[in-house]
Amino acid sequence: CISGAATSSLRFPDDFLFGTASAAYQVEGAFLEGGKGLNNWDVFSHEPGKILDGSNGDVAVDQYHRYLEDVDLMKDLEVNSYRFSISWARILPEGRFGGISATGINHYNNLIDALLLKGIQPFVTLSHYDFPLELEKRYGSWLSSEIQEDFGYYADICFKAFGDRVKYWATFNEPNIVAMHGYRTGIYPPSRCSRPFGNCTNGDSETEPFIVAHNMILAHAHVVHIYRTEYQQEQGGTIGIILNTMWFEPISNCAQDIAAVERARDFLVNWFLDPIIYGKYPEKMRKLIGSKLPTFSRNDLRRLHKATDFIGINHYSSLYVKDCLLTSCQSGMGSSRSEGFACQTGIRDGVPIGEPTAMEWYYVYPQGMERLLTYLKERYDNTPIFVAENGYPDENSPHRSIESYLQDVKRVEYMSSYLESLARAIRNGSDVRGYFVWSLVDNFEWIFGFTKRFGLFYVDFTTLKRTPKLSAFWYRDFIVKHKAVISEKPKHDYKQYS
Ligand code: GBH
Repeated sequence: CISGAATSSLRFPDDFLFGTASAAYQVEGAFLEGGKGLNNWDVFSHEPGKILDGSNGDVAVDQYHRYLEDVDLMKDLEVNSYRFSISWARILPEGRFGGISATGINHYNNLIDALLLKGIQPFVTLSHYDFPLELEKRYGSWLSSEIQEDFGYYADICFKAFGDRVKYWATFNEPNIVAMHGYRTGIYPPSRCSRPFGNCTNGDSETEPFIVAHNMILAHAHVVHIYRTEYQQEQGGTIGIILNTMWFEPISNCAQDIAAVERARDFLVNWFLDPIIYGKYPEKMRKLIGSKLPTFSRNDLRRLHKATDFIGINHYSSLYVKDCLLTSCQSGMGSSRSEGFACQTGIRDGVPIGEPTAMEWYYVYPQGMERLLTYLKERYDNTPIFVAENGYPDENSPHRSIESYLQDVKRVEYMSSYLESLARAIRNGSDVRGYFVWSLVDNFEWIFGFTKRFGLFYVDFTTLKRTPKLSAFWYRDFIVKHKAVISEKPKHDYKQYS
């Protein structure tokens, strides 16, 4: 009864990674165990009113204790890789202002070894939204250039401890979202913003996101430099950055709307990738916001030439874009939002761009995957790409039966259509090296708490028992059909991109 495309004819490269993705704060729990320091999300989620259902990640889905069980689930899925993130405060409870936690290092050693024992490659994100609270207290975290050193110190410890076995590293998950929601809309920690962009007055929504992004770009380049000069040759791995993406379509054929699409792309993804790959911010951003955009020193520029081995994209959805350079449009969480002086909406003349889902900005628009991959191939000289997240949310409602979550036909259709679109991009020359489903198990969905379910495995949030959904069986069959043969080291020579 599984619908979807006749996928057996799709082709993926031999060493293609098929995996699932997760993030420390969303799955680990054990927030006070093993000497872990508090991080920004630990504190934020405990503030009243921040998380939709009043929940937090204190326990999450307890992967800290249940990692062996979860690795077994992955084995059943036949995935050959697992994308997870390291909790910075588990390794360095107080950043570089305190000691290294041996218990923290030990935990990830155990997880990595358990994965490798089952033939699953670890794909590790160094910071998936979280960092030790101490860095916020000391110097305001991402607002200060001091954090670049801190991040380098932390990354170096990880390369040293885990780099003999970890061949895939990502510095950040979605730094563009951290900048936007931490410092513009204020809905993520550290909840800084100014009106009319958000509901607070403690920050400056017009300048801080750009300072934060600047520090994250330089922190990324710093860590890539460390890896390339001190570890890459010996360890033979690859390092990149993962960005949140949307595909944008103009709402009409008029020139203003088409120009607005370009701005929307600049202000979401090119904002980070242009500096990291070409050493400069997009021309149009500079024109529109001028001196609010920081500049790179000559020293920075040396670091910023091809400062990534791969581009990671989290891709779920597409939106229409309408010009609003001259007209104003509603910002925030309403039915349309404005970023990059471009109004973004999922609906045109009452008709959604694709089937809506349980998440407000997530529409099913599989052709967006191929278009985005083609766009990135052309703009960034065919830099290798990993689709680091793609997945489908269900609304967690007390009125639904477990059975209705397990029969997740919509998720199967979603994954099937997006994978088909991805395969078409590969056929047309996109250098895509892997695909990760968000997520292995239902988990803590940030400000939405436990109200959304993205897992291939259903989790009973009381007993934390995992049960495979239809999509888990479907993904296993898909992988078996398109089986990748994983070699010890990546087959491709990543050094050609350094
Ligand atoms: C990714 O974020 C994350 O990397 C991952 O941790 C998360 O679980 C996954 O996607 C599923 O959502 O835009 O006003 O509705 C995706 C980017 C940006 C999506 C913030 C939700 C919430 C605020 N997220 N957005 S709003």
